[in-house]
Amino acid sequence: MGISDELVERLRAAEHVAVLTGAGVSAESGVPTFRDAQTGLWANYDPAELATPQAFLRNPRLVWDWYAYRRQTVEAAQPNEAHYALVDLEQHYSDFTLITQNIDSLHWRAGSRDLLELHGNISRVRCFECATYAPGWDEEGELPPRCARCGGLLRPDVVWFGEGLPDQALRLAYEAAQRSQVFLSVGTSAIVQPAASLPLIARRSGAYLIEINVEETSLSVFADCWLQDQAGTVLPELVRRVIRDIQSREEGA
Ligand code: BV8
Ligand code: ZN
Repeated sequence: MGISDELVERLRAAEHVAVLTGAGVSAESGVPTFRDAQTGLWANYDPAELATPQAFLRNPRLVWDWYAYRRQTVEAAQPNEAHYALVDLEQHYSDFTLITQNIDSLHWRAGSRDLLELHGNISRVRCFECATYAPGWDEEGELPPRCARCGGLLRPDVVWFGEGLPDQALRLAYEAAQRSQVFLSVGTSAIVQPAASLPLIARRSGAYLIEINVEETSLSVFADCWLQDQAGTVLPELVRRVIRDIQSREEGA
């Protein structure tokens, strides 16, 4: 697995830690990653094509149905060991920021609270016209449902390609990356901007950069350490080495 003593020491000594997660963290919960081949009736669609305002305006029903299908998958999924290990890390550090590109609520359901959702959340729905949030909607009537306030079409509260990210979440993410002493990039192909710039900003600001991914990415060459294994395997081991070992030593002292 390649968790070096230096890596453990860096994490033990750190006070400011930030983590960026991508779809790879939810893969072990059975949620297909963005680059996994789409299956079933979605096999012929390219996610990057569907996740755009143009696609929604061109075919609102198709895009609405795609998110309804993904919402069902996400709601049926459970957080995995990677999500829970990140909760342990959050509770261990006084300054810990979890920045996620994922829209699936699994970090929140696992117990993460110092959480920044850069790309929104599939469980929330808002009006395409007036941006009013819809607390609920009728899946049996006209789809996409319409806004109670202005009659506009409702859409998932996610960031589509070509749309800006939520200002505050992005600002806080930049700040967390800049002050981090250790930055972990976990389960992301590090392609989508501006999220993919966060690990590099951290590195440039002096952070020790750890990448956890089953495959090499464009970030790997910049990482101080690339742990080529599943997030659900590596993160619990990191918690054991960084937190549990200290606790057992203190208890034994
Ligand atoms: C913006 C929500 C400007 C929706 C998402 C050229 C043309 C057009 C646009 C651009 C361009 N160049 C740059 C851009 C900008 C564009 C962009 O970055 N494009 C890319 C494709 C080059 N970015 C944008 O459009 C952003 N907005 O720039 O707006 C602007 C600014 C101000 C005002 C107005 C406008 C918006 C980007 C957000 C898009 N929305 N999601 C939805 O989900 O439906 S992004 C989407 O892709 C996903 O949410 C996810 O975040 C991302 C995919 O990334 P990953 O999470 O990394 O997932 P992926 O499948 O790629 O990789 C998974 C990784 O996990 C793999 O590496 C795999 O090996 C690994 N893995 C798998 N299993 C495991 C594992 N690792 C560990 N353990 C495992 N078990
Ligand atoms: Zn409206």
